[in-house]
Amino acid sequence: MIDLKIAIVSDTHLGYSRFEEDAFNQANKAFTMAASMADAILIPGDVFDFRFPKPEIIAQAIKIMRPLIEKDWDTKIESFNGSTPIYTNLPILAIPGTHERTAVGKENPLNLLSLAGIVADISEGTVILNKNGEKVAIYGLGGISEDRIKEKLKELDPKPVPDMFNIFVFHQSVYEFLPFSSDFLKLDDLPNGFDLYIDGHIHNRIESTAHGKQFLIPGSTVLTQLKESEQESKGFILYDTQSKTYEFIKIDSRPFIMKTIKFTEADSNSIYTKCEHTLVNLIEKYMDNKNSDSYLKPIIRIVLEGTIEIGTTTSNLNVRSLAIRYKDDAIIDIDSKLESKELQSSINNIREGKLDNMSIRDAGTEMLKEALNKLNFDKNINVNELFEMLDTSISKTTKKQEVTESVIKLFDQDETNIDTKNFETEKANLEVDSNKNKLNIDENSDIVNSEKEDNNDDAEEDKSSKKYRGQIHL
Ligand SMILES: [Mn+2]
Repeated sequence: MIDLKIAIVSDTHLGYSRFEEDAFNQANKAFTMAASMADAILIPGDVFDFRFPKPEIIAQAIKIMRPLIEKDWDTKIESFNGSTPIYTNLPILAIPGTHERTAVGKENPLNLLSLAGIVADISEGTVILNKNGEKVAIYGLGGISEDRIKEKLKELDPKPVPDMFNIFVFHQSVYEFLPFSSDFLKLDDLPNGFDLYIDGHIHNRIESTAHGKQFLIPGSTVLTQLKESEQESKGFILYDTQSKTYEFIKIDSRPFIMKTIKFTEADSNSIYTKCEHTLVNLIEKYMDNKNSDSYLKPIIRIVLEGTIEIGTTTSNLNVRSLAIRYKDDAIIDIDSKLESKELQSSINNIREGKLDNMSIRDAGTEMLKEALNKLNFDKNINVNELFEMLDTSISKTTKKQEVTESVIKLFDQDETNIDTKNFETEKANLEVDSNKNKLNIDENSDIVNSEKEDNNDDAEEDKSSKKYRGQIHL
């Protein structure tokens, strides 16, 4: 009988800096615990948050992983048949994720760890682990552009090894959990015949089945998206190949609480008061723990929904000052989705075609201009060009209503969300809206950063992966 326990630690996103040193600390906790409990460690992608991490971040990865290679592992890699060699026989296996992906022929940061013999990059091949004569086979496929994945699977045609426990590990969106593009793999598209399917990429924990076998996603070890589903504890999966069962091992991670408050024609005072009240209550819940060693200042996200009274504009709300006022007690993110009645009625006019003498385009441009003025937006911005840009991004599915809704979205942003460097993110927002997606957009999506970091000669496939990454920080 095979008795080999595998720890699956995914999406550590080293270098993701929004919440202090969480990415580093939580990855460190996960790997330390994993090494003490498992016979092998499997990393389904996104060790790093960037494809070109700074040396400091690469150093973080080495600091975390060096103790792993110093452990005396019973399990060894017996063979690997991928196209690139591996440089260790220790059972610390990884595939690159979408955040690490570079053009063909270029090194990615996971390659560096692999070249240094710290992990074995098991992309596009089968690795065989041997623990005292008992064997497990794992086929690895690193994250690639979503529009190429089905073709890639056809080309590689991964096959299980007879008479072994077989794992297929990959790093992609899966349509059943992210129903946003027909490019995404469906569970049925996965290669048949494996005993266990493991995916990275999606940051919350998922347990399902593919071809009647277990399909597991451990989720990330660090919070990156501030989505409702990320309120659960972070951690990793410890899988037992003998009993074919697993447990989720929690790590100490920063608490995240998300709360939605609904308003109807509210004034700015009552919005502020209600918001502060909610915030103080949530903070108090975490105060008891403040003197313990494991205390971590919580992340609190408050979403404001509904309408504000006539005469108040969304830019007049000062709720954001709360984030500064209570910064010692929590990391606060206030997301206002409040709409003004006035705006709604003008939108309704457009919807009902009441603006007879104006084209939708002109009306939209006018509204955009007005909104930007209110926000004291940089006067040098060419509003027509901006509108054009936003319009083009949804032109594939152009319908009057969608154009209108895009403008509402933009209107609805407050000054901290609209600035010149966020236009790319706005565009991504609109793309999602036009697809009628329900997913929240990560406002701190790395799309802007990665544009900056990109080399011009990056492969096309990188560009298309960004299309999806702009929607969600995976
Ligand atoms: Mn990820």
